[in-house]
Amino acid sequence: MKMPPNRQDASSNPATALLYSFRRCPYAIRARLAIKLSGVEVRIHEVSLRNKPQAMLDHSPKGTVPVLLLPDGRVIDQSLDIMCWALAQHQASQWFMPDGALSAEVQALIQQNDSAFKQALDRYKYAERFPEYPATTYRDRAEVFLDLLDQRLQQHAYLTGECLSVADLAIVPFVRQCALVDAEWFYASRYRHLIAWLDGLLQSAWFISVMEKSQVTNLR
Ligand SMILES: N[C@@H](CCC(=O)N[C@@H](CS)C(=O)NCC(=O)O)C(=O)O
Repeated sequence: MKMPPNRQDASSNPATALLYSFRRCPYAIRARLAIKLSGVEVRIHEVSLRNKPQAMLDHSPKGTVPVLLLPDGRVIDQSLDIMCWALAQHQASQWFMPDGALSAEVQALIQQNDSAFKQALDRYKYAERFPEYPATTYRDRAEVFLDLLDQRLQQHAYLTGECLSVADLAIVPFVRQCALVDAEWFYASRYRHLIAWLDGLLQSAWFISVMEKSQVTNLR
């Protein structure tokens, strides 16, 4: 896997930034991935979504994770903004964000992930809550995006080229979630390039590391 060198691991230094996170949340996973790859020091606190810490709500009343609290008091409470903050501090940030920021192409891809695909994925995953249609109808809708990703991956190793970029990091947690709804179906599907991409990323040391339970500290 073609990657720039990592600078350092996150530590428990209290002067560092604090990330309110939820282990399985795909938005929080993408933030933790960017933090991990950037090498920036961040303490990570696992929260219960049913009982969010008041300190987190004081900083970000909208009540979603991830929320990043910087040592200077600034609060970043959108996962993509946290990714950009983290990756911008990497010595090879150009590598992850080819145009220095989110390029229009990357933005469009992530936007599609976060809107139509995410909506179809939620309905596919929780089909019993959306009895209007069977789960397969919602999966069909999700497949529009899976197909698009697979086509891209037929052309290069990662979503926007031969190098891992912010697009891969932002989207992989959602594809993982989709694959887990019915792994048998997913791994038997025609999306061979997407399957290889997903497996490669899931097996990487940094992905495994951000999913480790020991990495997170329970606040309560
Ligand atoms: N637009 C937000 C969405 C974050 C989000 O929806 N996170 C979910 C967890 S996956 C959440 O915190 N939901 C609040 C809740 O379940 O109470 C972002 O990108 O950070």
